[in-house]
Amino acid sequence: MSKKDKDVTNLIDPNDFSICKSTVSMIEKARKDGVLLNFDRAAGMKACPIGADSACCKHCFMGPCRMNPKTPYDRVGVCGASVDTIMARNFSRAVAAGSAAHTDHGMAMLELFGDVVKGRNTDYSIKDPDKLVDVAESIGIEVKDRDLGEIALDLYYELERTYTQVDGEIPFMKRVPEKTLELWRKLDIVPRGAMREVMEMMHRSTMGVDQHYANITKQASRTALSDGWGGSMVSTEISDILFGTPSPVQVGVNLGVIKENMVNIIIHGHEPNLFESMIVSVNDPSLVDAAKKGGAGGINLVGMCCSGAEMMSRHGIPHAGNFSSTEAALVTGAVDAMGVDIQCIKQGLSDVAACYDTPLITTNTRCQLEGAEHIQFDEHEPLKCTEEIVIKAIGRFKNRKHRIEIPKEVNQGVHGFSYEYIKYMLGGTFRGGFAPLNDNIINGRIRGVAGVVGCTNPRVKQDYAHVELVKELIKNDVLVLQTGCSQIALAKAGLTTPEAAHLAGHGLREVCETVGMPPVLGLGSCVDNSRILVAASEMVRVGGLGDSLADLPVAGCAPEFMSEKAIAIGQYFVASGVFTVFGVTFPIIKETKFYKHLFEELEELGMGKWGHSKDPFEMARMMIAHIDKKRQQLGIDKARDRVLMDMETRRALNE
Ligand code: BF8
Ligand code: SF4
Repeated sequence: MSKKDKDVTNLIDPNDFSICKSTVSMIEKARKDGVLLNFDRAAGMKACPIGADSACCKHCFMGPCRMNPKTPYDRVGVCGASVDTIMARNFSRAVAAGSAAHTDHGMAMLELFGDVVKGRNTDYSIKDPDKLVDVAESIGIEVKDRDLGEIALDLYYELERTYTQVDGEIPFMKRVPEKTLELWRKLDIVPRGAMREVMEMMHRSTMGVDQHYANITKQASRTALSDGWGGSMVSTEISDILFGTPSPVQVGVNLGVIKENMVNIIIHGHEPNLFESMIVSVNDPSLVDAAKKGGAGGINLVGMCCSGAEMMSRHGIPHAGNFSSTEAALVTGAVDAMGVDIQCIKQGLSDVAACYDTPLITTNTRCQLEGAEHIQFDEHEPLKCTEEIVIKAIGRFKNRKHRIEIPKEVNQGVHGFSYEYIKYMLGGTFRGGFAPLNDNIINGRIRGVAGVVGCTNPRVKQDYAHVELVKELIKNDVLVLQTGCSQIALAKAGLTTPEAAHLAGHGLREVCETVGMPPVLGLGSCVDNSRILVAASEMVRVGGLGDSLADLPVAGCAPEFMSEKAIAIGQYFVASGVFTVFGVTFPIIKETKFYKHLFEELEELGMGKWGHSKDPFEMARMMIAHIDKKRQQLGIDKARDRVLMDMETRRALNE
């Protein structure tokens, strides 16, 4: 850390960086150890104000061109590009990058599935044949009286179209409610294939091509839909088929899951295949034996970020924390190896790992870090890489030389609410389905449904907006569905337990207590946002809540986002018909045509729209107002009033 950084960062109380006590204590320890973390780096580097408003363009070398965010229309770029064109191109490129990340991840999963069904890979197998049949059936593949292998092969080739198809509609368009799909056809935004959409988005946003902000946004919607209903959905469905569909499991979350007397291995990233073989390796008797011979009680495998969230939901693997805490975990001094694959791997991990002599191992050809060791993970020999990571971790354990300080916090909660399980949970084995959810929305016990998702960002107090927003929503009878780092924030705050129902409004509390579920349902990683799309489509199909996704009393939010992937997710929710609020900052200048387009006009076209606020209470107010507007349009606002009166009466009677 440079002297200047020390001067800047020592002024800031770590409690201002995070509400996560364990992370705060690691920031304090890091400072004592002379180690710089992401929080201090953010404090030491003010965000560029022109970039923050997306008012600069560097798409060609006549520029870079900078607009003045205060007087956005008094200047144009050298090529004549207006501020609306510049902002729309920057925004759409974020959508393209985020969509590319999710779809490339999904494609890797599909590739593995292809190898398994073609018999080229015997290290993995189909763990959930029921899900295989359901997914195949949902996109029109004949399943009756057919061999599972044949269905799987058909499914592989059909889903491959999600990526490679150049014309036509991607397969999961068959799951979209008819009226929503009709709108997309009318607007010409039905995705053809993810590769084509991302390619066209990059083409159209290059210098001298698409220079109308509304037309650029149209392709941004199409690209984002190829992610949500394409790449991400393939990733979720194929991962379930290969590794098992999650169902509720009790798991410990927070830095306290790291154990002093164990060989601790953290896996952090996004693709479940690395983590799956890691589970095999840490259970290998000879490796466990080697760990014990080295003086350890055993091997402790822990997840972080999204692949951690996926493994927590699927297998009950403990989770150490979200994005902002990945460096902090290393500061414990007790992490004996960290294996990473792709996405959200901060380069800063490399320096922090070096300070504590923790082997940081990259495993995916797409993601290497200066200062980290690369051990390529090969699906055809998966254990070769993961066993090597375990051996390195045991070696580090035996030679531990840094002071160890592990925060005590571990928060037990229930996770793993897949779409399939929610369906079963609400209706039971015989009448599983979404009808009880719709009924409870119509009668007003549940006011609406919110998806609260996404990252943490060291530019805002870690977890604060997630936790306050969700508390406010459930207090107002809004059922909350969660994924990614947001889910981890709420787990740490203790809201993913059935007991948290007492924090909910009377109606939601009653439903939660009847079913025995938390008011906050964790669905998994960021690609698992596709589970929310499938659930919303089912709500439309079941009936009583309108004909299109835009009719539903639902809203979405990423209160502490930081990634381009979040922008892609936001845009596919908006294009699907959902009002979506983002916190932190929004890369746009207010009172411009492009702003009006995203924040108003998309809704007038029949889609959802964007919202922005830094304040979680304001976010909640905006989302609840939207849910109430939808209830009114559906004519079910009266039902809610009546139920509330009934509840009051009942309470009065009980007193
Ligand atoms: O895909 S929530 S910080 S870990 S981007 Fe990253 Fe954001 Fe976390 Fe996963 Ni999603
Ligand atoms: Fe400037 Fe236009 Fe080039 Fe952008 S594309 S850098 S606005 S000249």
